[in-house]
Amino acid sequence: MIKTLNQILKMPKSTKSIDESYQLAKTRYAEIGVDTEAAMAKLATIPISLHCWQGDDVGGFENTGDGLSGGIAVTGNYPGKARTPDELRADLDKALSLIPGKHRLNLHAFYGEFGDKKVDRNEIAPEHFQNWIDWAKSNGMGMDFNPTNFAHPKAADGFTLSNTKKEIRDFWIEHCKRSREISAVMGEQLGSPCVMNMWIPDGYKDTPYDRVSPRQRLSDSLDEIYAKDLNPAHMLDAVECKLFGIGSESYVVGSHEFYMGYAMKNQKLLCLDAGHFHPTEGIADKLGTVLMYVPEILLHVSRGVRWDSDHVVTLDDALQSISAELVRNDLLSRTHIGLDFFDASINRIAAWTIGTRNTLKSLLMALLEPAALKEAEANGDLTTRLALMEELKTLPWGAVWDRYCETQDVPAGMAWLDETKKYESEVLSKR
Ligand code: RNT
Ligand code: ZN
Repeated sequence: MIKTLNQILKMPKSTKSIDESYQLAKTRYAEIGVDTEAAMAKLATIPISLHCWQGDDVGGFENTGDGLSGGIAVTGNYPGKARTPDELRADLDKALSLIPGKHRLNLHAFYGEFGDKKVDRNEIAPEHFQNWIDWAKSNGMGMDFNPTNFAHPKAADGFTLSNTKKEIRDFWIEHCKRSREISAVMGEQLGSPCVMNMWIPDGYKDTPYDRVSPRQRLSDSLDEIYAKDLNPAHMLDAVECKLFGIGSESYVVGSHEFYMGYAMKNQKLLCLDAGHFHPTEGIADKLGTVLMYVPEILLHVSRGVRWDSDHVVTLDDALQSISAELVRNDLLSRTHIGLDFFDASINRIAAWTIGTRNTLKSLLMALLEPAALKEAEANGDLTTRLALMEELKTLPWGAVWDRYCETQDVPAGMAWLDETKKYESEVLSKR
């Protein structure tokens, strides 16, 4: 019997088939000593921070017409992007209704609500974010925050916190100080620490003569920004490195070594973005290692294709390795998982949903690993270790995933896409 695309998209509709598959899967996993119920219960406790910027192609709501800059780029012109905070919140609501579990919102400073006023970056205040905080509160979500050190005339020469001009540095220092205060308000009101991530685009297109002075200026600016102690129950500081950007191909001030050193020295959180290293270099191997020396980490789960392209996260080896590393070494309690991708060539709600569901799927796969793997390695039985790792790839984790979606009251299988298409025809297509 040949099924039409439409029929396939609606599958599985039958709760019975999900239940039956799950019972069989549960038995299979029990045979290797894995408790599927415990894995699902653990998964339900892991929040993923959804990045607001997938919803409007990193546009923000300042309406200055400055456009995106800072060496990052969004391509595609899929219709229906959010044009206002209310539209963005409605789209996030839709995506969240298709993703199992309780998650967080990751907001950039230029998504503040400034009304008709021109509020420059060095003037932002908590009141500009109150609607977002209220929305998060009503959804029972925590929030994370980012100063926006790009897409602004004072970032036009490619340098912000490391600029040679003191006046420019001071402008961005003030923006970042205010962003920390706003983060603390978010964390206090929502009862969960807000992670504030510092990423700046600073760098040179071509080979610099002096690689050190800009880094010294950045270090001094950061010291000034972080001079005031804020309550860690309300906010946590993270710093994000990068290898290169568009227009900063030859040198990035905030390199991996720079921020790793800074974070270790000052006991800040280190943010690792999966797209910010050499194209074949994964971040999984770095997680447990840097956590030996920094208190906590922030992840920007992303997918670079040939460059730091920020593609929607797929369930690839890189993602599975990240989750395995976190679960196997019990690093989840010191890891804040956030997403960082932006694709404007597909439905943006689908982008969020696919990327977040994949991140959760990879965590579930890791949670379904048996203790026998550790045991084999400890016994020096590397043959069994390899054989078992390969065997796990074809065990029925998908049946556990479907069951998890059902227990969390979100669509199992591909039924979420049907919902997304309905939303597209009823809401997005009218924008
Ligand atoms: C840029 C960084 C940074 C941004 C967001 C918008 O390369 O990854 O995290 O993507 O702040
Ligand atoms: Zn990032």
